[in-house]
Amino acid sequence: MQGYGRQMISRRKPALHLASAVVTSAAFAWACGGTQPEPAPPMPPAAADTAQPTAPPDAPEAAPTPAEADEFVATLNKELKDLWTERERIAWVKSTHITYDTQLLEAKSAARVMKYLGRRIKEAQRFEGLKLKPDTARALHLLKFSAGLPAPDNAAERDELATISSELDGMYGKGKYCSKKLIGKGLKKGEKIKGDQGCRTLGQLSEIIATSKDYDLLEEAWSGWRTISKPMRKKYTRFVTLGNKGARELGFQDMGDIWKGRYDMSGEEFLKEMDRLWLQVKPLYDQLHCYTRARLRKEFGEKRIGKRDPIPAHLLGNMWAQEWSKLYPRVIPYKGKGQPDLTKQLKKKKYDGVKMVKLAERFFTSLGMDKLPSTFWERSQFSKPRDREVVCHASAWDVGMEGDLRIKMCIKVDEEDLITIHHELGHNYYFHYYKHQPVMFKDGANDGFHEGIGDTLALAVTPAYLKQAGLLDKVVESEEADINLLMRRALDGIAFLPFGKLIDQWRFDVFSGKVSPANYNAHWWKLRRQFQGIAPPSERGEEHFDPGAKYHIPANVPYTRYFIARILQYQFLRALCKEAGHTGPLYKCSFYGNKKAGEKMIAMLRLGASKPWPDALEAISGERRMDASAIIDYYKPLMAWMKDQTKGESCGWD
Ligand code: X8Z
Ligand code: ZN
Repeated sequence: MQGYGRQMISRRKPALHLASAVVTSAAFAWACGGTQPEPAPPMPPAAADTAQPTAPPDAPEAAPTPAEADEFVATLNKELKDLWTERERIAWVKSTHITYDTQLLEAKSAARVMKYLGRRIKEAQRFEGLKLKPDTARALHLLKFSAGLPAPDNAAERDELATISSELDGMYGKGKYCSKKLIGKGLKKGEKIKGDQGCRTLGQLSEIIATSKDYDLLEEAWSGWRTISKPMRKKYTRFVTLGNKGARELGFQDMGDIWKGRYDMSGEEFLKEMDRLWLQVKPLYDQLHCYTRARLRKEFGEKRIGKRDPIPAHLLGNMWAQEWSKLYPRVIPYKGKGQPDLTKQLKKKKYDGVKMVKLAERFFTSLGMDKLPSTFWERSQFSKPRDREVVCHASAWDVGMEGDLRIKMCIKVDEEDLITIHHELGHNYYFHYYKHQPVMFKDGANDGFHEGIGDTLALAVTPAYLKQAGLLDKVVESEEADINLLMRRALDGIAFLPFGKLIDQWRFDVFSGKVSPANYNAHWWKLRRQFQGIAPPSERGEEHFDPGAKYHIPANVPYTRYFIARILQYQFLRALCKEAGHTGPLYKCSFYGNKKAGEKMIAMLRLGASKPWPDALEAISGERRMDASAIIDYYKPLMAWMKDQTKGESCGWD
């Protein structure tokens, strides 16, 4: 897996999806039209195995023409489709059956794609500065930033990078922790393991983190999972060295430079935009942090959580403290006043994974969208196979880019996974609606858009909708129930924001060399403390590699996309609710069944990456700027309530 795209969080565009940096004037002109860029520098000499000689060595090279650029893009679209399709197929097999051989095959196909992309990116440099057709210019702009994992020209180094990449992903997928202390722990009610040795998967350790109140057991599960990433450190260090070498050969400063450049603005502008959005939402986070810490302090005592302390990272109900909704029953504002528990309802109504996916599909089709193809139901992985290692981290796929849509999940019957299913189907529907686009435009307007589609629908999974869907028998109408609902949502939607931002901040610092391997872990915890106000339960020295215990680091999936999505989804919701004629608070709106809202969304999806993202945003919302005012508005009643609740607290951390 890689970046996202094809396999939305997935695969394909990983490589193609990550992106990059110092946007030159030429790149910017490609994306946005406007001023003519400076003439491009001459193309660097190609390596022996990639050169495409077009003229004898001494003859002056013929000047490139716009027609050649058109042809170049047409060939690129065709060749990339073949290469990506092959890689996706192999990646699918590897992710649903991790073995020595499938890892090897994946590494080989990834190396082929990297080699091809590197060559094409360099070749395309000769068209910089030419006045091109807008679509050609856009395709070349996207190509320039398409190498999420750029490989060095040197074949041995390229193969090494591809191998490390596949290994890291596999190490995460196969990760397990064994400890006597875990015997009999982390299992579902009534579940027993014959001859239990205390070996636990991520899913089982996460179950402990989500449900246990035993401080020491929580710490065991938390630090236990982080043993899987210790051996990644050396490989990751090499991965950074080789990826950066590849980036420099393409004319970038480092890999982060490529990732930052995919947002139709310069890398510096992108960072400023992210800071602007973060500062808009930070007061929401600070308030939630303050409220949650006060509640946890009551539970665990002031010795464990002092008044101005960061919150211990293992107490927030999630392995990475990225979403806190598992704490909901313990921090609920009004006990007994909320809607019935959705997880219980799903179980009571005998839902299984497939039935949950059907329910989510029905939301999409209610908007006038097409049904998922029959192959989706035949080829997806919905549950964890018992007999082999798989990558359980949820993903959506578009193998072949012609409608072979799939998801790969290890679905649990609970509310969390129902949301994740909506998330994944959002990717699938994006794939579906931009299917008519040329290959280079088969992508989200930016990666945050791709991540935000299903999440927008998940926000519209309101109690009223759930009643309509037969999952709730009644909807509780009261102010207390509303505050409870907003708290439930904030524990995911607001808690996530600093996490969504800091992951790539860490990577940008690592890629740029600002942080050396000797300080990988220290820097990670510095950012976790600074942004999230959390701290590890015990000393985490440089013998550890805690970033590697989060999927997207070994899988090399950029993460700022989720931060963007978590803000955009409320902006999308506001726009679709307006279209659906909703009046009243935003958090009460469901646009389920509204074809006009569906048309707006489809209009945006159909654009794919063919236009700069402000055009896509305009298509759905009439706005051209990412804006956090919708999320702020959504949570207004909760913020007022929490402010009141935390009077007398010394909010913030030292
Ligand atoms: O990775 C994902 C999706 C696949 S794109 C399941 N998410 C991030 C995560 O799990 O860390 C969705 C929310 C954030
Ligand atoms: Zn996703």
